[in-house]
Amino acid sequence: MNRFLAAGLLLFAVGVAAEPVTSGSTADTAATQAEEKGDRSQMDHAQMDHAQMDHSQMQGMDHSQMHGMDHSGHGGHDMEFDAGGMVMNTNRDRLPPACPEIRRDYEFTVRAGTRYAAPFSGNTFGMSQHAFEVEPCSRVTFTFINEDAVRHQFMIHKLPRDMYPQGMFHIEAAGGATKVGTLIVPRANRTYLIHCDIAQHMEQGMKGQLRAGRGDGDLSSIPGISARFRVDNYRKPAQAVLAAAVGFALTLAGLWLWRRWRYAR
Ligand SMILES: [Cu+2]
Repeated sequence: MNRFLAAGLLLFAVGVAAEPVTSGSTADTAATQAEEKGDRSQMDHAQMDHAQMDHSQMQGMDHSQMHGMDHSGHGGHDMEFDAGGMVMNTNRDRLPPACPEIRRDYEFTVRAGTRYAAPFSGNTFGMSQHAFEVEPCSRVTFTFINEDAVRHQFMIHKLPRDMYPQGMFHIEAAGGATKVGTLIVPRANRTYLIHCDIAQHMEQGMKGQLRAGRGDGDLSSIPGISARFRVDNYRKPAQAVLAAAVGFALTLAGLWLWRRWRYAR
């Protein structure tokens, strides 16, 4: 009887071990979820200081071709700011404290739209490039082209707060619009989150990363770079326990029948 039980337990253990999809990814998902929550809680969009946005450095607007707009009433730029999008906390010349000089200049053209989600199963939105690598202390200019009809954002988070209010650099482009913004990355080896903060756009694929130097690890769920943040898993933990219990019972029953059959001969 002892051998019988031992065999049953062994088979049960093998069955549980063969079930890594549920147990393994749950822990992983919980960890990354906590990390993501941390990211989100640090964003305080309500406290964005609009006074610190430098409208004078907005590029890519050709005012000469605008007709029929009366700019006299509202100081010029506010109207375009609202209509085509915005660039917030752009920085072309203020050096981060630990940077003796601007080490390099980079220019990236990023196209946003549903067509860039096509290679990534399950995604709805995407960007022509999701991962960017630059040297620390370099100046990075992003030209953000929104090819969709809906508004998209290109936000970089957790930058030094003394240089970038809320630790944030933010480009926002209305449907069909193009916006250009520049920032200077600090000296640290870090990987910065890039995302669109419009509801569900990041979850649907508008997520990227900006790696300065060696970075400090890939972020989760970057299309083409890292595994999806949420693994589709429709099984509830109770179902897994039930399946294991049923498997155990069937194993015992099988062993019991086999034993009866063997001793009956
Ligand atoms: Cu978006």
